Amino acid sequence: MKRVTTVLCLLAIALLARPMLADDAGARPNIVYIIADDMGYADAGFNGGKEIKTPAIDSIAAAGAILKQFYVQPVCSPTRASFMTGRYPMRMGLQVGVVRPWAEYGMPLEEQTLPQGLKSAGYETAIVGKWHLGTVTPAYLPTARGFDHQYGHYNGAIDYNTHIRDGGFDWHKNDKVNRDEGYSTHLIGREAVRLINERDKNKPLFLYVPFNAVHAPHQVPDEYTKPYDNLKGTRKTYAGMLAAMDEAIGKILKAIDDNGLRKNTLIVFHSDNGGPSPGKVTDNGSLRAGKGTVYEGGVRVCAVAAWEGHIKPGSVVDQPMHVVDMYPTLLKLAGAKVEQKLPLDGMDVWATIASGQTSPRKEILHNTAPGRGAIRMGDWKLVIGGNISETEGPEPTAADANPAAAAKPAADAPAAGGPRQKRQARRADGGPQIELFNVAKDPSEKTNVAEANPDKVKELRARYDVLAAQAVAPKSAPKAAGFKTPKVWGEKD
Ligand SMILES: [Ca+2]
Repeated sequence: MKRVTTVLCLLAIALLARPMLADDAGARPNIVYIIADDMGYADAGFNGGKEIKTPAIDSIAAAGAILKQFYVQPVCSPTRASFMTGRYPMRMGLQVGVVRPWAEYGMPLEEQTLPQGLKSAGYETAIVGKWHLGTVTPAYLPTARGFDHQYGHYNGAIDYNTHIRDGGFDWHKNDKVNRDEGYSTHLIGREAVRLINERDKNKPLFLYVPFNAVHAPHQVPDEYTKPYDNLKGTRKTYAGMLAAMDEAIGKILKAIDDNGLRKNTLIVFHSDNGGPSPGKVTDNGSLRAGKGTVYEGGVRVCAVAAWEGHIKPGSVVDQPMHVVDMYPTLLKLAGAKVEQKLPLDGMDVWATIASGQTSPRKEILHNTAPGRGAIRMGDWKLVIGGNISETEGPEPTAADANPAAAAKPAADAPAAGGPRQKRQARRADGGPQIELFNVAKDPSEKTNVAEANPDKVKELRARYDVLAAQAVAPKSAPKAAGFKTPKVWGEKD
């Protein structure tokens, strides 16, 4: 009798202790989170783009929701820091520019990260693509920030083929140098597919896929530009790069389907900032300006989310949300702890994404940096010193990434990809220009209504000043004198 009881007890314990399979998870989805780099708002077919074919990302839109008012930061690193932490970059000193290869800082180590939170809730976590949040010591690298797996590069603007940035080699697996050869978009797609196929089936998967595409330098195998002979120069190359990224995303979606994971996988796709050189290289539609600015063309990006049975197919969510919101939203979906020591800026926007409910987000701090920034409250947006680009200096070109390759004659010489907004907004007295827009009535920000609405300006300015006072000093700094590029980024020579 005693033995039978023991066996029954052991059986009961075994059943209770059985690992929670992803299929059982129900409300604990796999999360496949794809970010494009520097893609134009209207270059997505689902946002009305006609010139470039994006069937894979359009299929995510068809299977889920187009997020019409999805906001990010004006450049790469701040958006990624917001996503990783649920906190505005001004709280981390990351509000100016990007984390440069030589930077002696990164995303501060006291920050709690999304993959750490998901991992503690039982997720397998992976990053495949661009990190861009610092390499100054190994403690800043992805596997030290909550990722079980890492594959890809640390810096922005790597050469797609040689994987070199500024003379240093920048391709890694699990934060060790990796010599896989090939076009980076292909490698990123291939590794993402492998991780889906070979995932730990006892755990839900968080797969973060930040492509370096379609950022400069503009490089793509010729086969991808062939359908775009009607386009000229860098625009044509960009079209091919986008087509290659869309193809890789198609392979990731196929892997999700092949593994029967559609019903328990949330898929998100968006750009990390607006398109640079809008009207020349990228297309931000009717939105004003582009990358590096706090105008809509810089911070409002193409975005979609799909999860079978949870997000209505073919829906359009025209409600404001910010990438900072994805941190608590995803942690809650994963059943992870959201409470933490450092205060969150993000809000749970799941009900808005899933069923179009009114967004809980009533204000967005687009940015605050010395002398410039922007805030949206309701339909109103205040821009301070807006025409000054947040990028420091020109965007890197192929020559920066790999001088030898750039010296070869190219059929399509890459132009500087950066927006380099004209620095024309200074008032005669040197103070920053103040602009007020009603972005509901005037999403193209054509008419500055600041003078006609002094009370609105005062109201938004007061709130902006409260938030700006919470900022820590920007960490951005010029390259240190005597800095020597390591052979491999993230390693000491
Ligand atoms: Ca970017």
